[in-house]
Amino acid sequence: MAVVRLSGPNTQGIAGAIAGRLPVPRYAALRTFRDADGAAIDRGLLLYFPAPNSYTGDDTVEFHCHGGPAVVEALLRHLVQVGARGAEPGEFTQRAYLNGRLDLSQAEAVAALIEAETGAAAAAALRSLDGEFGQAVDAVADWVAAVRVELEAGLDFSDEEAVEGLGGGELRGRILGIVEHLEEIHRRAALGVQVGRTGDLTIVGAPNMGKSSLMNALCGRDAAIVHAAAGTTRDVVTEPIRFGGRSVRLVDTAGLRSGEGVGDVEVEGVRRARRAAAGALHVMLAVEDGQRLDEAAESVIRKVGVERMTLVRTKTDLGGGATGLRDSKLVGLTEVAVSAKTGEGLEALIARLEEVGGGASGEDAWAAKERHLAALDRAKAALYRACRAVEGGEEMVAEDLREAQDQLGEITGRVTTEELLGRIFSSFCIGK
Ligand SMILES: Nc1nc2c(ncn2[C@@H]2O[C@H](COP(=O)(O)OP(=O)(O)O)[C@@H](O)[C@H]2O)c(=O)[nH]1
Ligand SMILES: [Mg+2]
Repeated sequence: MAVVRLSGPNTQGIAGAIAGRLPVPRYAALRTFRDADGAAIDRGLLLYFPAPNSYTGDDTVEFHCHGGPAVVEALLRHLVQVGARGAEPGEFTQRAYLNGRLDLSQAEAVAALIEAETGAAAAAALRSLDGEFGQAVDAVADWVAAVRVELEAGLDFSDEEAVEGLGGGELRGRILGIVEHLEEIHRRAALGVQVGRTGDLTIVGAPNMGKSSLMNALCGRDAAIVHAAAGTTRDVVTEPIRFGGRSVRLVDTAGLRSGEGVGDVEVEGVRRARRAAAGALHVMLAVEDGQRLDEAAESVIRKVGVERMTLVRTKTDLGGGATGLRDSKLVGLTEVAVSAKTGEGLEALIARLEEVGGGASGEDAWAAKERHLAALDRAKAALYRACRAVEGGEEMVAEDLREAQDQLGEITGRVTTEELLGRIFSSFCIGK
């Protein structure tokens, strides 16, 4: 079956033209859907959700029709003929937000729920969709506002003795109390960002280090060509796998090398390998056991950073013996030794990848985006500035508090710009 949803001020008229009389609100009725000539398009269920008790807050109708493309297209075409238009990505949810049905953090949780790959990510999205995240943020914003109001009242009436201003110590204490709440919100939102993350596990390294063999051992099939000749893998080879309960991609790349005898195609392959490493969720740097890291490997480590990387010592069955890390720049790089040939060490590598790529379990996480974390950070910074400004006078404190309040307002949509809304809703799928 397919569900075609129609929403907006003229929903009744348009739906009536196609399906006749509208059913009792929220009860399904069997109807024949007809085109302009009265010819039947399909027979299906019709549901009517009058404003304001619908997802968008406007009148909404659902046509439950047969799912074949010919039926759905005919229905859509006819809807447009009688006055509807195709929805923009995320437009239903955007309307819900504009009609006050959802705050902005809830609207974004809808997208997070659709994209959720794991149970933990879905649970975090549901908690945000229930409004927990937005309400916590709004509560903090309200406390900030309350302090501001008292301060400003103090400013306005400063000549009248009746109004007692807040003492400096008390004021600072209250602001720091608010910061504490913000930090807890930040912790749960950051966990949500982590839980929702998905991406590539990318293997890079010099030619002939056994990268493609490692890829095949990890995905359990001959996805990439393995050969003794250097430069065999030239393009990026990807293989979708389920990992730690989520969909990720294993990515094999061309060996990093340059100079004599390296043709244009291989140079392009190396460029793609570097790009794949830069965008990866986690990078495995393959180095044959017993060999030192070359300049190309070190430059990848510098670029990617040790937190996002595992050094994989390959071909341990050849008995090269690990040289260890002599380079002080590499402190903090996790190392795992494997043999794609014998399977030795693969389990340890998989455990490591689950740890870094499988995501946190996220017990009390709130689905959130990087933009939320950034706004929380800016709000916190403004509150600390306000604390420091207490000595300098109330006017400056009030200014910093206003800034904190605005930053929090951007999370739930109390403070928004057209540009921000456009950015958020354009990333939705069409029809949601
Ligand atoms: N003994 C042994 N040889 C390996 C192992 N992994 C790869 N090789 C060999 O090393 C050569 C290069 O392997 P390949 O996976 O194509 O390396 P890549 O160029 O880094 O992709 C091939 O001849 C492989 O058979 C391993 O774990 N043990
Ligand atoms: Mg290869």
